Amino acid sequence: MRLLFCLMASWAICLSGFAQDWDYPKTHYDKFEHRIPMRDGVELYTAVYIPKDTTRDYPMLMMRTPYSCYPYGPDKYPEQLSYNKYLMQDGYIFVYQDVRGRWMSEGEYDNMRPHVPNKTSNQDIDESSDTYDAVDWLVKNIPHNNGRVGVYGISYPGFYATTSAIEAHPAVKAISPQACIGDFYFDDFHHQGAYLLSYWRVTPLFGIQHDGPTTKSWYEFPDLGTEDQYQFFLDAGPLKNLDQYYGEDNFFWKQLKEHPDYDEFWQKRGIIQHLNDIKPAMMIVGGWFDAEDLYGPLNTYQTIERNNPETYNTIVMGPWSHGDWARAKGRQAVGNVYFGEGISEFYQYQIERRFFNKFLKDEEADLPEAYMYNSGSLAWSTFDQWPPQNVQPTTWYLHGGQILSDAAPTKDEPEQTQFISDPHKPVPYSEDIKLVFTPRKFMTDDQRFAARRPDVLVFETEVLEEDLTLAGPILAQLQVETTGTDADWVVKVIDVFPADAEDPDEMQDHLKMSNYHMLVRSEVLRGRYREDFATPKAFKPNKVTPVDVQLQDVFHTFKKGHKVQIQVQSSWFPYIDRNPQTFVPNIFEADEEDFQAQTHTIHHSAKYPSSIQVTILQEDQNPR
Ligand code: PG9
Repeated sequence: MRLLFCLMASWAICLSGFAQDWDYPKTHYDKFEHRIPMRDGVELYTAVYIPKDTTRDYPMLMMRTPYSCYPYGPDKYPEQLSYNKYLMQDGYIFVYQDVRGRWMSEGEYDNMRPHVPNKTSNQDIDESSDTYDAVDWLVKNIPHNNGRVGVYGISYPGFYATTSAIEAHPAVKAISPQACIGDFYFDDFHHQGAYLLSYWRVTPLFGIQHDGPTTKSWYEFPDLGTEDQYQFFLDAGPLKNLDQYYGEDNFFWKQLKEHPDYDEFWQKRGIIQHLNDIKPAMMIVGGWFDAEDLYGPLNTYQTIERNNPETYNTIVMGPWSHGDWARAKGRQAVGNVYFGEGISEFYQYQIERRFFNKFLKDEEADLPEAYMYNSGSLAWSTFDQWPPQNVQPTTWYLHGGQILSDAAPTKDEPEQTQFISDPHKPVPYSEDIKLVFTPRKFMTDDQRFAARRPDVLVFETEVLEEDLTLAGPILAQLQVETTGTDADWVVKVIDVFPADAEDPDEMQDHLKMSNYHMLVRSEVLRGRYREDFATPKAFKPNKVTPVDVQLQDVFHTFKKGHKVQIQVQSSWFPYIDRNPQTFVPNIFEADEEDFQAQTHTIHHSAKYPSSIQVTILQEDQNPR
């Protein structure tokens, strides 16, 4: 493996002229370990790496993490001080901190610790106050710091980076929340009311309190006894049968089960609501094919933009899965789909390095408001706002005969399409039979396996006669009906490739790019929450009911010769848990007999049209 890394690193040299020397941290930095006291007295473990060249002062780059500051010990160094090796080359003081309640830090852990907006005592603590206290100590105690601090992080560390922007310490000048969790009801563990069963196995990672500072992991993952997660979870039956794997000490599993609705427990943990009075410069980063945290970066950026018009706030979205931009692997692909060469290296060197150097070292950098990679034309574009203004809002209608078109349904065509949704034979979310830590690859997977199932409805355009670029959010407005009293609605946007499309190196053996049905965007809405995520409501059987499914932004050119396809289905297993399709107070407590096959209907008539609202880019601003 090391040889492979060295080969890739040597490839990166041509990009950056910087040899990857695995001993670079130890030969160029001194390490110091501190226990920084917070305002309530809790001490947080903090590792500090200072350049040996002390002829100048340096900004500090800080990452706060629940995943450990490994390796611990004054003479133990990681192979890289940042995934962005160019930052090491430029010279920074790197700071890593175990957040409260994790690893070598004291205190009690709380997932997405609620922000305390009006603090009145030193006991009113949150991640913003912990960051403030840590920064205040660092700027006063770390030698050769230039008084400026950057904060960044990917995923959960991205959430902690976002919290550092709220009530920020004045020394914090630049923050980059990346794949940042915005809200656990729309990122990671839930999507719009549906529980992500595919996350069940990692619950212990965040569900067990440690007994005190430790360098050893204190949680264990359940052994499912199989790699076939579809079969495992189907055989397990109702969610409550999974209780046997977790003890009473797994507080997070208990919280997940007790709070199926978007109640105060989840609402107060969402950080998006607190994004006001932001002073540091912000650069939000995300991946168009990030299965874990896509809601977070897009909504963090757009909320800061809306609430803080004077703040320097920018966004970068690339053809990446979760955190891909941290892996300078040369060839960028997600699953079977190839996106281009050196995209992560370009981001690290030309975008991230220049962002931090601009605000922490006063280096000139003219970075755009939005640096967006088109996942269809395989090229970067820049925009002066996101979503872009130069778009044409367009309605595509679902029609009988598997047709998708911009013509509204007329009275003399089929008015509805029905399918039987059986929770005992749910639609797989992926063809792959493998146990995953968290879902990742499926975001660009071929959807032909689903298109050929009777319980997946397909609607597609004619072959496109010219390129068509979607830029911005997508909204599915369905008119549905069910014989049951609850249902999930999954909508998928798919790029259908032509028959002569060529296979990339990454193509799985059993697939071909010819007629590949590339998943571009997908989302679920748990129907009980169609009116209010906090208040579940049963469907009236056999009553036409409007259901809106919001899908996250895309920037994708459907090329001439391709087709746009929409798929609609009512299970997505085991990415999400099964809906019993019988309305029960809490699906985590549903019984086997609640799980009933039901007949669902999608209406596409003149009276009850179902449609997809998109925004078509009129011309591409500043292709790079
Ligand atoms: N947001 C990612 C995650 C959170 C919780 C469980 C599993 C994954 C992450 O921090 O990587």
